[in-house]
Amino acid sequence: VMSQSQKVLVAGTGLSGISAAKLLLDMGGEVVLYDSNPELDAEELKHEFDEDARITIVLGELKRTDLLGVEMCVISPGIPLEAPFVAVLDEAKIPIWSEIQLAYQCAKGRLAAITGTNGKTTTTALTGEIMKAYYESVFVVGNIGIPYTQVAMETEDDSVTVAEVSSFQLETIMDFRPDVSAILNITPDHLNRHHTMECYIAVKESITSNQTEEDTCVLNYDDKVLREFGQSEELKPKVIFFSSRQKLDDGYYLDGDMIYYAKNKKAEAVLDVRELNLLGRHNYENVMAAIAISRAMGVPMETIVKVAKEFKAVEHRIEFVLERSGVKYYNDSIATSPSRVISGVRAFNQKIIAIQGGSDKGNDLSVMVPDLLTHVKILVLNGATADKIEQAVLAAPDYDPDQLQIIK
Ligand code: UMA
Repeated sequence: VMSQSQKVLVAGTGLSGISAAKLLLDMGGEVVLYDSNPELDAEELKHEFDEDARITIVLGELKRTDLLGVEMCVISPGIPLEAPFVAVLDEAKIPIWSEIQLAYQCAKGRLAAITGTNGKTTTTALTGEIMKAYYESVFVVGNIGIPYTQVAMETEDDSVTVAEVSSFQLETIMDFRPDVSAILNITPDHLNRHHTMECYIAVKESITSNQTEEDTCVLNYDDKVLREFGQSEELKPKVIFFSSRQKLDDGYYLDGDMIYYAKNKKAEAVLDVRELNLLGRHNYENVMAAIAISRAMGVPMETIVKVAKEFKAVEHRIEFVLERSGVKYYNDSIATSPSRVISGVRAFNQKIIAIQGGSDKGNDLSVMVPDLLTHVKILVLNGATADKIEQAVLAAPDYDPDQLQIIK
């Protein structure tokens, strides 16, 4: 547990770092605010804080002397543990906490934390809306854009916090313990940071590492890794599965257009997905996860279903834009990885015109070609990856230019 007057190194001066530093200062601590980017303006950063704030700003290289009296470090999610200054901290035996860990130490009330490769933001936003319809004091934080440290001091014993948690934020948790956790799915992503799939899976699963029998963990039954994780003896919290592919004896599942909740093989209909504003199987999975989390947090099913039906897609996530001359336009610009593109094109029940391209994240784009061939009739390509996508499509043995037209 933190003491009030600790001297803390806060690494990173993005949203998380600034907000963590403010929280530490509010608690009576002293802060060394560090960013490895030497181009930043120290004076400008200082303006974020009170004039007499006990804060020193260090930019560029962190020297051992900057660490004099520093008892711990709070690290921003964007900083890999391979950053050179981390070795200096390790050598000095200075503990490293993630920004959400710091917030967790200061926050009150109950916490639902949602992680997974895809669907986190939609699930978090929907769960937040459901909580707001039932509880007085609700906070929606984390990777979704509002640092947890920004609201931690405002939380009360009866507050409910819904946090979108990334693998980066989980890397350096200590006793972070959500009342309800959820892991939506795990597909390859961020491997430049976590290196192997095993490491990435372990970090995601660590969201449950401090949970006990009193807590709950919501997991995707259709994801083999998560199904096995949920069935393992070592996992302490109560597990609730959801599935969009098979009927479950216990848990939430999609059968046709209907979401069911089953307990001891007895199923009851919960919600017809045709009444939702969200499209696509992946979104029905997000909805099932949000329902499971909200039920576990004590919200009545009636409230949950009402809010779910009213909920509109989060920006850039198969977001309906407008209809002109019978053509519906959707913005799915969050789809910057093949798995997201696949979920996106599968969401429509007719062939679509897709505009794709943009910068290159180094992904293998050929994995999405079968779905482009099945679900797209005209592919409009632009940006740095236009040629790469075109080549991937042309290389497919079953590519038929009459079925899929490419415009560059
Ligand atoms: N920096 C260093 N040393 C390094 C690397 C970075 O000092 O080796 C500095 C940079 O110079 C910069 C600062 O760290 O000044 C940036 O910190 P940050 O990248 O952690 O950015 P924040 O503004 O604090 O935003 C973070 C999350 N960013 C990342 O995880 C990369 C935001 O998620 C999140 O909304 C915010 O905290 C509030 O909780 C964004 C994101 O891209 C949306 N997330 C990834 C994703 O969704 O795929 C995980």
